[in-house]
Amino acid sequence: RMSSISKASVKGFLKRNLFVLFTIAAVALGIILGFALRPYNLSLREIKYFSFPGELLMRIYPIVVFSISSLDSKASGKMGLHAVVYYMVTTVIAVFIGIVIVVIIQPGKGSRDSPVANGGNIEPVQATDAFLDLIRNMFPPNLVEACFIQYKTVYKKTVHTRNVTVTLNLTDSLNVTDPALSTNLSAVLHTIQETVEEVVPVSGSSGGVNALGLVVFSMCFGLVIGNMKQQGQALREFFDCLNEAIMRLVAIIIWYAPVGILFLIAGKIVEMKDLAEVGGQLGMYTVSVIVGLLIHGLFVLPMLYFLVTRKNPYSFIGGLLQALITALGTSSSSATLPITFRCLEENNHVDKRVTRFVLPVGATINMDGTALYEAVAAIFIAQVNGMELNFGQILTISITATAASIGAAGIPQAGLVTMVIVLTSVGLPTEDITLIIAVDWFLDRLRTTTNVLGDSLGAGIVEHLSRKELQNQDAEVRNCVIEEN
Ligand code: DAS
Repeated sequence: RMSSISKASVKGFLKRNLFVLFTIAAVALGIILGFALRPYNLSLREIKYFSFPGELLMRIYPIVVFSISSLDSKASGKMGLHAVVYYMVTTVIAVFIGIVIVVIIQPGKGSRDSPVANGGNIEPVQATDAFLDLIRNMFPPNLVEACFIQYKTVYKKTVHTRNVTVTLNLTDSLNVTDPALSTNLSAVLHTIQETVEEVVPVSGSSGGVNALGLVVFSMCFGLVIGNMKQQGQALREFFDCLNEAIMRLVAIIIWYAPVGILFLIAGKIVEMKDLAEVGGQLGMYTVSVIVGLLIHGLFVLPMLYFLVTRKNPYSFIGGLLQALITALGTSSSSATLPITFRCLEENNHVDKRVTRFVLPVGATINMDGTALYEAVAAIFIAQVNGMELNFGQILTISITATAASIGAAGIPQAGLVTMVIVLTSVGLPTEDITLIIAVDWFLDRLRTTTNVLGDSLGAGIVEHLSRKELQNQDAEVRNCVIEEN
């Protein structure tokens, strides 16, 4: 019997470490392969074909989102409350750290390094409309829409010319970087000598999974069926079963992760511009974001974990290694989600009822790294423009950076898109996003890693705070079994 136990534990140990080892090997191989291919000057098309196995990895995440529909009524309320308080507190701390660092380092001081693309006549999305989109996305009219539709405001401009009225669709601010488009548009407007009547916000769909809507829907639905007592039994069992099936699927799929990571990293290395060229203000900006993320991820969050649970945060982080490397490789909290589940449940033994409840929500709304980055970036852009920010404006940046991090999807560079909310709220030019695009792919990886770390430590903290409810529930289940017998 002894030998069978030790055999099993050795096998388990090997399996766990083999997986981490695979992931580390994938990163190393990716880097080697990337640098080996760089001298060949591959075209963008060739690089895209080459990194296709990586692209596949990014496509497997949406299946996990549904797992939160199976909640247990009593524990879920408390757990939800703990999770939301944790999310808010840590995000606000992250923003605060970002602001302090960027104010101390002042990376944007001095005259501006690089010219900015001309924004032309294109209308950037206003903060109010971006906020409304955030709320719209939280409340999709139905589940099918949540799966496929994400709202995004564009503007329509009514223009009167001699005897015709033209309505133009104005694209959102990210297209501003396309100088050809903006020059053409202004040329057209100029020749027809327009009189602008009105600019109207129109909320349209931008396609893509609306993870925020799915999460809100699943939570509400889960809470309702959790409270339905006997009547809801069939539904609860159905979702538990579905959940289990999805998790089994995920357990198979994640073996593909190292392959995907290898190609994602190699592809990025082949594609990237010479990093040595990034100097001056942009270099200091990069340093500011990195310092902020390191302080938050390696000091503040672990401290918080220790204060609440009295357990060693760094051994907990050790168990997360594979998820953190995957976040670094994929730049996506959502694509990392299956691995985060595995690390927390198998390595750190966090209760499944907790992980399945808080992780999908966390990956969608809790993004400390993104919030920190948005605050640093906005203040950096203000510094570059020689704009002195007063206390009220800094407060506005903190609030909007928090909202922007909630609104950002867990996909690569989503934070760059929601930056618009932060910039417009204090009147900064949205075209200046082009200033930071060159280093964003790199910072995205680091902030995603911080996001995943925040979600995971949060699961540990929520489990600790909800232990009473979880124990009560276990006792209830035991009683039920006894009664049935
Ligand atoms: N890359 C994102 C994430 O998955 C968010 C961001 O772009 O900031 O966490």
